[in-house]
Amino acid sequence: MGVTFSTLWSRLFLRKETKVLILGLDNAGKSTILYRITMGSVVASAPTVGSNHEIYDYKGVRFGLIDIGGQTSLRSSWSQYFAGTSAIILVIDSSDSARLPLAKAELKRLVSDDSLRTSLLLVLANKQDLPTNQGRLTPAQVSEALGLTDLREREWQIMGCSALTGEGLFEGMDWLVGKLAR
Ligand SMILES: Nc1nc2c(ncn2[C@@H]2O[C@H](COP(=O)(O)OP(=O)(O)O)[C@@H](O)[C@H]2O)c(=O)[nH]1
Ligand SMILES: [Mg+2]
Repeated sequence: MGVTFSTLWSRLFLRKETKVLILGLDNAGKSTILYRITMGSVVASAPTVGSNHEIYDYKGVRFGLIDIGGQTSLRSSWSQYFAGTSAIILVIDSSDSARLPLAKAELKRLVSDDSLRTSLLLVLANKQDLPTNQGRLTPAQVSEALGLTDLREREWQIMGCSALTGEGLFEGMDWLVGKLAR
């Protein structure tokens, strides 16, 4: 048996890191999501000031997941990370409806940035484990508040998830893998 084309393809593909930025307001759950996804499968870790970088192999894709601090003082420096970004994971705290307009403004800034023009957008409506009677919004409500359906010429997806239970995270990763394979 020789090396099949798909094996060869995945070997070639694995060498290159697919850059994914994990963005969102502070307290959205970015770091919890990063470590929930990569825990037990971390190939390398390179913490740098203001961001966490993990390499994570998943379904034939070598993801370079970069979680950037979301505090106001750091958000202005996000753009230094933009070049070569294949996908953005925008993490939303679904229980923080008061700051959804701020998250929407940040999203607008991201999608209008020229260096992110071709980046996929995965919105994670996080903290779905919280009860709705504590003000937790559904993914559909988060989508509505962010105006996602108004996005033009952008491949996007929204997924409800919980970084605490892990629910929904790999469905999101699967969507990315499917889109990246095209
Ligand atoms: N209930 C709940 N809490 C979460 C979830 N994800 C993160 N948190 C909590 O939200 C807070 C902020 O999480 P963190 O990952 O530090 O947010 P970051 O600032 O975006 O990196 C922490 O107290 C987490 O335990 C979730 O899915 N459900
Ligand atoms: Mg963090």
